Amino acid sequence: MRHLPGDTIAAISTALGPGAVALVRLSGDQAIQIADSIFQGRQTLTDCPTHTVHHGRVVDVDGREVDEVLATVMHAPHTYTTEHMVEFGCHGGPVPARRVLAVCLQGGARQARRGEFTERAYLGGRLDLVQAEAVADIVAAETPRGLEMALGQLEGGLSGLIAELRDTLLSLRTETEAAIDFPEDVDVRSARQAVASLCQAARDQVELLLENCAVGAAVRDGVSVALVGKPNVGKSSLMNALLMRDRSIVTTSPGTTRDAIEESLHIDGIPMRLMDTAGWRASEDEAERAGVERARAAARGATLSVLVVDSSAAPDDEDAAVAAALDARTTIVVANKVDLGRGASEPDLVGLFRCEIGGDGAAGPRVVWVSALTGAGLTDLRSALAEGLLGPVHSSRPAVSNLRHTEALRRVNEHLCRVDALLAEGAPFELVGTELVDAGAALGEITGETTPEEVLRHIFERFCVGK
Ligand SMILES: Nc1nc2c(ncn2[C@@H]2O[C@H](COP(=O)(O)OP(=O)(O)OP(=O)(O)O)[C@@H](O)[C@H]2O)c(=O)[nH]1
Ligand SMILES: [Mg+2]
Repeated sequence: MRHLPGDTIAAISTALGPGAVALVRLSGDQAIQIADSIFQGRQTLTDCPTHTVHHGRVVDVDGREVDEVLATVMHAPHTYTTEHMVEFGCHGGPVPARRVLAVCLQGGARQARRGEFTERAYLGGRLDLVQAEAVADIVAAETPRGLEMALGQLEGGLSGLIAELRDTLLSLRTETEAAIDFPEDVDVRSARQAVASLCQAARDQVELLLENCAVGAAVRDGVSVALVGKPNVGKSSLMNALLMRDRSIVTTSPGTTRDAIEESLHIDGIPMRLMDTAGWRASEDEAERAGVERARAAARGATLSVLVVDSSAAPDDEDAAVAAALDARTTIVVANKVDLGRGASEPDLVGLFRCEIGGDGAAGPRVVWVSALTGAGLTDLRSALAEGLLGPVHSSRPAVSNLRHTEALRRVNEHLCRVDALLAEGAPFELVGTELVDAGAALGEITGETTPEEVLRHIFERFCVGK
């Protein structure tokens, strides 16, 4: 177990506002004594067995009643923080909880910083850093899918995979160090082969971990989708159809939408910011020109662009001009107005991107046929959006959702690539060893073994007070 800070902390752990109950938490060596000094019940809390609940009153220094409470006594180490804890369940609403907290502080506790309870759980060795971060993600989860992912990380699924990778890295180091320390006992060629195959195994493990990182990041942080196209093709109608409410103004005349309009929605558990934008065309009107500029910026900044076209007519130069500004790999073409009959074919629409296809082998964009007016094809569009954002999902494996983890894994991978290169060059084992030490350190940053103090601070600052 690591060093635990000595002082006892207190905070309100429930959201402030009207509610049935509010919770004030105490954690630390003196938690139970401090609680006793402000609690009046049938027995002193110090004499109560662990994990028991007691009815009583919290009183201030003058013996005046502050609130009627239920006190839960929990002894170290089987608590959230691994320290002694007392939780006062007081009446809901901000006033009782604030007053109970105030007397806890008068009694000798210190106001907890953001995430300090979870930080203590981490310092006490009950959670590793991946799990502690999962706690913050659980609290912040926007969709059931995000919650499921964070719960999986809290249960240790991700930590387990990382532990496997760490074992492989350890075997790699053992193998390499044997070759360095006992060169006379080692056949260099077979040692190189052994290191090379372990290195490949480690790279496969990293690849598996990174496979789902785009999914993880999308589910955790959300993505942005821009609806773009020439005027009057039905971008605003599509926005309203996806939101299932009348958000954007729709009229029969081109150039209706001027400013970019942003709304949030969830598709397949992915939090999405959907943007309706002005129709792209050359215009004398200053406001319209500014709108088109914003639409271009939205398309550049979006995770995915949706090029909306009127499929009742063949695509024209105006459609082509919009397509030319988009990246086929992150674009979905929506052939709208199918209720009016087809005037465009799939090759026509994919052909809007023809200059990009071929040369670098990039596939054409996906085309989805819809009618914003009748709702036909909208289900296909929703799945196309989810797939376009996530790619193939390997949902059985825990997802790496956190950018910090993704970056650390990429660095592990870089060091392993260099190990490969060094082995191929026949470089001395000492150099291989150095890369492996660095790979191990990069991996340790994820679980907290080698994470610098300020990174830890930053991580726990993401939490709310009382967690
Ligand atoms: N028949 C038919 N009409 C549609 C469909 N979608 C949109 N419209 C009509 O097309 C016209 C333009 O629709 P908007 O949604 O305002 O088009 P927009 O692309 O946002 O236009 P701007 O904001 O001017 O760029 C309106 O009259 C809509 O009712 C559709 O699927 N079928
Ligand atoms: Mg519009």
